[in-house]
Amino acid sequence: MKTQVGIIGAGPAGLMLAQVLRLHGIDSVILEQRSEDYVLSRIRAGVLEHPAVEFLHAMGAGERLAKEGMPHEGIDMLFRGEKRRIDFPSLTGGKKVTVYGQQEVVKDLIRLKKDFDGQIFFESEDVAIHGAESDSPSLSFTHGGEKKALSCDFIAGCDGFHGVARQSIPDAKLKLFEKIYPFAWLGILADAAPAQDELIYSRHENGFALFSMRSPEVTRLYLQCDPEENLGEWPDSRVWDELHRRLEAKDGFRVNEGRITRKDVTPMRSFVCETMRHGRLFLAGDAAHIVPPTGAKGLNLAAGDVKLLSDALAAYFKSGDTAQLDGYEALALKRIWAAQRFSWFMTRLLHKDPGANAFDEEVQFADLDYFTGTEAGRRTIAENYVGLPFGWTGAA
Ligand code: FAS
Ligand code: PHB
Repeated sequence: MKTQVGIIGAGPAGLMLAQVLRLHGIDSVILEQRSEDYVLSRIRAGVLEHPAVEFLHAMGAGERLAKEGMPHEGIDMLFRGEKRRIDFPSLTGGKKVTVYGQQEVVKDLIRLKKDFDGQIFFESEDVAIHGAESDSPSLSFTHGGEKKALSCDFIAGCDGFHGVARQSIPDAKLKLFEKIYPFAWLGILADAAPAQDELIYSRHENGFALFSMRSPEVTRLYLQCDPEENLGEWPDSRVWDELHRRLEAKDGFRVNEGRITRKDVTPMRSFVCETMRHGRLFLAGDAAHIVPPTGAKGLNLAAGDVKLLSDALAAYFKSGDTAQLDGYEALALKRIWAAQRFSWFMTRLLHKDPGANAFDEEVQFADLDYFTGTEAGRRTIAENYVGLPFGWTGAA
């Protein structure tokens, strides 16, 4: 088999890249190790930044998003029983976010790829990269019990944190940064109508909680827990009790209970691989960076990478110009580190740190008071939450 861009991974990064390349008339083949059903069943992100929504519309993947996505013009920050609202449009020149489940984005993009050329191979096993540093890289894989080879001009490693792409880069070339947090999120999905129409980020004395949603019928909720938390010790009744406790507010807010359809624990880490290129192999999305979900940046960072990488590949295939490919890593890292900072900032602002003393805790609440109680503070949160522009080159 032969194509222009071999893409490893049918997550948001790989699927968005294939769709944008198609609009530039560039062929691509996606190799995904999991089944289509598995990929479609994965519950992950839920908040799309302003630039990501514009990007999905621009690539022709916005039809269902426009109908079913829920635009949100603000979030509530809750601490010591008091809610403080961050109004996005007034603080960002009219921008907002949209709540639309990652699996819906994935569903829309898989449909587009299958309808266009069907060049997406689920259950591709043993994907391996060959000749990334040569002018003719290739991918080998097993599909339907048959060994196959795909020669391509470029390889896009969109295979997430545990994928083969980053691992194929020699250790000596890898520049890695990591921070592991001493807490995790216990997340649930419940068949319950959201009790209000905007997200609530809560710092309760027992720890963090997040009220989010997926649709007018489905609520998504998270609780700070221990990374080693035993789900067996969290029967539904205990989950609801603790959510009511941590989301209790003086305005009488109370989450609606319903049948819990998902319950899982997500570890929290910050990770950056600054080596986003190895010859003709380019990394995008979680393959190169992981953020704690407190800033709702995971999926949106992948979109930012794909915008830059697709522009660079289009310039190359159009005129042979390699300038943008050569500049991809440095430019992508500008926005990645900005989102890393914001995700770390929101995580530090809203979680109970097991190592903190009484002084640290009071400073944290003073931080919460400043960043939600002053216009300067609210603007800082708003402009980062709605999303820094693609191609962000730094604050100065
Ligand atoms: P993905 O991990 O989504 O996709 C990579 C794909 O590559 C997968 O389909 C995988 O099966 C495939 N793959 C891996 N190895 C392969 C191989 N060897 N061969 C072929 N295919 C291979 N973000 C938020 O903002 N909010 C959240 O609540 C949130 N929750 C999350 C919960 C979890 C458990 C995780 C892991 C992430 C969460 N995120 C969240 C972040 C998430 O949204 C990611 O940022 C997003 O999925 C990144 O997309 P991709 O880079 O495409 O990687
Ligand atoms: C979600 O809806 O899953 C969600 C929303 C906001 C976050 C993280 C997760 O910060």
